[in-house]
This record gives sequence, structure tokens and C-alpha cells, in this order.
Amino acid sequence: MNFAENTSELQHFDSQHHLHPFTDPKDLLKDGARIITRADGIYLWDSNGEKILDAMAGLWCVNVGYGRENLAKVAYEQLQVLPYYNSFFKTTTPPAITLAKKLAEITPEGFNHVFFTNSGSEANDTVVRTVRRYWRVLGKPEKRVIISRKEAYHGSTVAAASLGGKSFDHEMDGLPIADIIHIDHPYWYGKGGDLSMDEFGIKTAQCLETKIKEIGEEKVAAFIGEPIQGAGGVVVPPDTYWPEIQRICNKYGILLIADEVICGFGRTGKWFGSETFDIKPDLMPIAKGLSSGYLPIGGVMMHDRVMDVLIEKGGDFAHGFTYSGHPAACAVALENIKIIEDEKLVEKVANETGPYLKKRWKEFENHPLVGEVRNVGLLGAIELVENKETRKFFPSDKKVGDACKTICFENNIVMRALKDTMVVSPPLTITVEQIDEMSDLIKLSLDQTAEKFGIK
Ligand code: PXG
Repeated sequence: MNFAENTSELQHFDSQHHLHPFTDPKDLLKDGARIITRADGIYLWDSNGEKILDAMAGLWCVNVGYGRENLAKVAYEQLQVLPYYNSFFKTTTPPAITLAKKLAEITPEGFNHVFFTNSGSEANDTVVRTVRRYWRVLGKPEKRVIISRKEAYHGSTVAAASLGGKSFDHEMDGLPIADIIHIDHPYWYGKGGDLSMDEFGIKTAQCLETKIKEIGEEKVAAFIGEPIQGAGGVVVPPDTYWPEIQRICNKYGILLIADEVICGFGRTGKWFGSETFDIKPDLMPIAKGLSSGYLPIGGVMMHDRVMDVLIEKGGDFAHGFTYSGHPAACAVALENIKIIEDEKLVEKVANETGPYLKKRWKEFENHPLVGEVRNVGLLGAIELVENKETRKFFPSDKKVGDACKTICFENNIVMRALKDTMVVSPPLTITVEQIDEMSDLIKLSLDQTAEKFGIK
């Protein structure tokens, strides 16, 4: 189909009939959306036939890259054999069983059960219900408070958005819900002041202990954090941070939840971000890279420590979604994991592309607009600042990150701007040559942004 001829008509219908996530509908009426029509590898094509490098793997999810025929094939075959059946009331399907078993194999030791959802948001709603259920079953129903962090992103349903720590999201409709509390996040570049990274890591982690004492240990159920905050700006914690968080969770016996929705499935150079930071969580929400976004599926990995209690004393787990363990989504997720294994994508990120990205991005440290560069595996962040010597940020109304993102788009590369932090999370299949191509386009966009804001 030739979309170029009817792009403006499609944009018109889109703005008339489609309310987009995290978008001002008024802007769409004015500007129209860019219409993506096909994709292959790390590239997208829009309705005008422009080829765009997708440095975000969609929304941090297309880990095996676009255009995988095998994933389409297994979905097609499963839909023919059994398009749908559920896993409620003691029924199940072969793909759900096989995927659950596979997940038990590839996740860290002790994770032997999964609860399936359709998204990361539903996974985090499941987390909220599970931790409260866990303490209730143990005869401590007053343990309900979940401590999360500022700038966290855990999804958009009511509970998941409450776990999130962005005030902008809370302002939409008066969140968070009761008993969810936020503490500082380990954003050294922005908040560290004169402290060394290590000192700041300890100081920020100890906010958890302070908060537990303030609320009362007997009321705190759990702590949740992404190993690396993704949508909060690819906030890589200092080395001291997670060990201190772990110590505090162990000391007070509160559940530790590592949200692996972005960090899972190879993104940080290990299968899970928890392994990169040596975190020993009790629950791990997963989604995104689980199916590389080919079909919607998420889940919560439940550690034996939690499952043993639920099995022994929990009774009916009164929670579930019509599509929990959807057979086609499970079949696709299984095949996706097989691709990650067969092509050794986790090892490739750890040994080849992750280190290369880090090396290549060293050059950005000398750029007049860049205050800091952060990389772990195939996650990358570039801080745009007004004065790199004094670590002075731009006033927020200048919207420098937004401008840089638009310039990137004009240069046919998709980057995400989180305030003035530019981030990437490309498909794990990206090659060294493609990292060069991506980095050249980023350099060009940084130069043009610096010029626009008069930074020399
Ligand atoms: N946890 C984390 C850590 C996430 O990044 C979710 C949960 C929710 O997943 P679902 O599948 O319900 O979207 C996410 C999602 C962005 C952006 O601003 C980030 C996400 C989703 C959409 C946009 O870059 N992360």
C-alpha cells in the first residue's frame, strides 16, 4: 500500500479519532503524528518512505530487532491450533506451561513461578496485590506501605502509576493512592552535589532506612526499584547503592522488588538487571523484552520465599486477567527467548556492543553541550547542560531535551528525551557498525542543538 499519497488524510483521521498516550491531543490536531508503516532490524520506515534508525527499540522493548519471521510464524501456528484459552480455575495451555518452565530456568535462582500479565503495568498492579496478600496471609495485614522512588516509572494503571515517582503523572488525576511513599533516587549527576558517587549511593539508600523508621517497621511491606531507572533518565546507581538497599531490606525483613521491565532480557549485559547489580529480589515484574514487543505479555516472577507462603497458607489467589498466559503471546515469548539464546545476544551486549557503545560515547564527554555520559550494556544517557564546568542545567522552560529530540527525528533517528537527558536503548541486535551510524547521527544532532541554544 502506498501511504505517501494519503499521509495527511491518515493524520487527519488519527487526530480526529485516536487519543494517544502521553500526548497533547491539541498538538496532534496541529502537527499530525508521524506514521510508522514498517520495520526491519533496527530501522523503521514512515508513511513518506523515510528510513529512521530506532535507537529506542520501540519503547525499550524490541530486543531482538524488527522483522523476525519466526516470531510471526509461531504466532500464526498457535492461533490456528488454539487461539485462546485461559489459565483460570485449574486450566492451562502448553505454551503457558513451557514458557513458565523456561522463565524458571533463565531467571536467578529461587524464581520458580510466574504470574502472567499483558503488560508491565499489570505486572506492577499484581506486585501491589501480591505483597499485601503475602503479609495478610502471614497475619500482618497492617504491613501495606510500599516504598518507591522519585522519578520511577512502573506503568500507567492506577496502582502502577502510584508506584511511579513522577509528579507530572500524579498530577493527571490526583495520585498516588494510599500507602505508597516515594524517597530520593540515586541520581548522582543531578543531586549528588559535592559527595563522591559512593558517598551519595550510601546516603540515598539510607533514605529507605529513615523512611522505614518514620513510618514504623510494622507498616512497611516492600521496597520497589528498577535496577537502573529507565524512563526516569537512565539513572545508573552508584556501586554502593544496591548493596545498602539490600542490607536495609534484609534487616527489616521487607520484600524487595526489582522491576525488570526494561532491564530484563539482556539489556544490561546479563539476563536480568538484578544480576548486574547483585540484587536478590523477592518479586520481579517483567514485560517488554520478554516478547520483544511482538505480542503484549508481561508477568511477575515470584521467588520461592513468597510462593511458599502463598502455597502453604494463601488459598485462592483472587487476581487474574482474561489474557493471562495467552497462548499466542506465550509462544512468541518462548521463540523470542530462543532467539536471544541462539544468537547469544546477552553475551554480545556484555562483551562486544555494550563495551563498544561505551568507548564510542567517550567522545561525547568533550562536547560543549554534554555534562555526563552514562552507559550500562545497551542503555545510554547523555546529560545536556548549559555549563559543563559548573554542572549547571538549563532552565526547564527552554525545553532543550525536547528540541534535541525533534532535531534527532529530523535527522531520522529516534532518541528519547527525559527532561534534558537524551537516552538510547537500541535493539540488542545492533552491530558495531550500526553503533557508529547511530553515534554519528547523535553527534550531528548534538551539534545542531548546541548551535540552536548558542552553546560553544
Ligand atoms: N516498569 C518499567 C520499569 C517500565 O519502564 C512499565 C513498568 C510499564 O509497562 P507497560 O507494558 O505497562 O507499559 C514500564 C514501561 C518512556 C516509556 O517514557 C517507558 C515505558 C513505557 C512507555 C514509555 O520512555 N516503560
